[in-house]
Amino acid sequence: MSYDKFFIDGHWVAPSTDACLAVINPATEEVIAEVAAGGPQDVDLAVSAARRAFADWRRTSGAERAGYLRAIARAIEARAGELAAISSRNNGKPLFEAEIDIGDAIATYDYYAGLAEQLDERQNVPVVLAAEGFESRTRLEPAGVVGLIVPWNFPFVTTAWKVAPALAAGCTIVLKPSEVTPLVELQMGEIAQQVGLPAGVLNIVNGSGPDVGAPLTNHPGIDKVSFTGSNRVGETVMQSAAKQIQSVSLELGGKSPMLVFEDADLDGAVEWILGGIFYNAGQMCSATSRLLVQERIAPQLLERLKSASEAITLGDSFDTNTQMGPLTSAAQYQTVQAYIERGRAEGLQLLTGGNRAAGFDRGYFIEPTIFVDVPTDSALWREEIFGPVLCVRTFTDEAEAIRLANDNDFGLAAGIITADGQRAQRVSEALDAGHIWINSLQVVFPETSWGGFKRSGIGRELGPWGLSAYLEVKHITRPLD
Ligand code: TXE
Repeated sequence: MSYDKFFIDGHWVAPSTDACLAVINPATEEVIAEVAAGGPQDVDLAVSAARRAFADWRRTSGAERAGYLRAIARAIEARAGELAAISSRNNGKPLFEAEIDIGDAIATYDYYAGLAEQLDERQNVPVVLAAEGFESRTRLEPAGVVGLIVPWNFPFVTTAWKVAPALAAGCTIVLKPSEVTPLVELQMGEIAQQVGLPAGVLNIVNGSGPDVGAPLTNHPGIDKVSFTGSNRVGETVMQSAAKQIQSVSLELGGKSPMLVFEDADLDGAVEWILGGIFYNAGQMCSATSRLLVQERIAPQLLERLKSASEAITLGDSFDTNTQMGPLTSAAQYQTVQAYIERGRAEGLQLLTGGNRAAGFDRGYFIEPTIFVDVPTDSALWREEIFGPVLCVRTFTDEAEAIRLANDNDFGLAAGIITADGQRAQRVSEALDAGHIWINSLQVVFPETSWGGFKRSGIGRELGPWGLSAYLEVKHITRPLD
């Protein structure tokens, strides 16, 4: 495996230019690797390889593709410790979080192996239109050559959520990792070689959004784009897809609410609230960054949240005491700092945090931060911050809680904490969100969907929906004999 090459057509290939990307450890700000940065020519090469490979790969059976997917899962499993370490060092997340990511990726490849096998049984299923005298057979065919663009917060997981269903469907792939965290995805090239994945089925080109991402989404040889990242870039991805009437899946931002009712188990509430905003240093599209607390319990809950947040140990990923790492990049650190400054300038009340974490000379560390009584027109209440910053408001009754929760442009996720099962069901049906957790941390399973309402994106990843995103439906209709 080579950081100065791209994985194209089954080989490690020298890039078209000698441009490089410095990859940083966000806990130390040290350069940990130099990675080749590509351009449109590299994208061309990768798309051509994927197009050639598609001719045979599309004709493989689901069972054959399942064999490769399971082999990928086993190869990741065999290197799980090493992959988690690479991911932690590059992303800054504590090692235990990176281990969860690797486990999630393994489960995803295994799950889509099962769905690939089922695809064989789902082919050519007849729909008999007896009254009309016709029979129509349904075929599910791969969407073609797909461009997959992933961000830096959960790089190996997001890659698995796209690569696994795309391979299961019979698509061939050009993957663009984030320029911030390319190291762990590059390992997928080595894994592809190791499991004997046919040349050109998976291609990986590193580089910036403008130099590699944009040429990929604009490439006429790409049939579908799946993108996870910011709304700003999501819009441009959709614009280029519009020009070519190309299928596009978008997993974008969020500003998800957590609703805590007065009958809540407060110990559980503290754990689930903190998990929803400080896991991965808050760099989660699904972060429950707007906390809505029923008035009567607000004083006790806030007191507990303050002391629990102040007890969170920040540190290097490899320190076993570390509960929260740094922000992943200097740019994200600055973005989060700017939001905190804006909160101060708006006169918002800080319950805790709001500063660079003490005791760190280097690294992008920010204290777990909580603002209370945040007005609904504040930028901090409305916009995605993507960092360890929680905004709190109170509500009086269920109707107000639902109204406040839904009063946002995004609709990715939500959390509900209550001892009343009927209320939990009622409220979850009323919320505009793609995934809702009741009295729980944000557990994610390959079987359940991922994606959002409103501006959180288009389409769903995971589950059978994740596979459908890479399939075209064809009907073959003829008169009954
Ligand atoms: O994302 P970008 P950034 C949100 C979060 C964060 C903000 C900015 O709010 O603060 O986005 O993060 C590629 N054509 N999310 O700037 O730029 C880029 O190279 C094609 C939420 O890092 O969207 C990278 O691979 N691709 C999100 C990917 O897009 C382009 C996760 C994401 O980068 C491109 C990350 C272009 N013109 C950030 N420009 C989530 N939904 O989880 C960039 N890219």
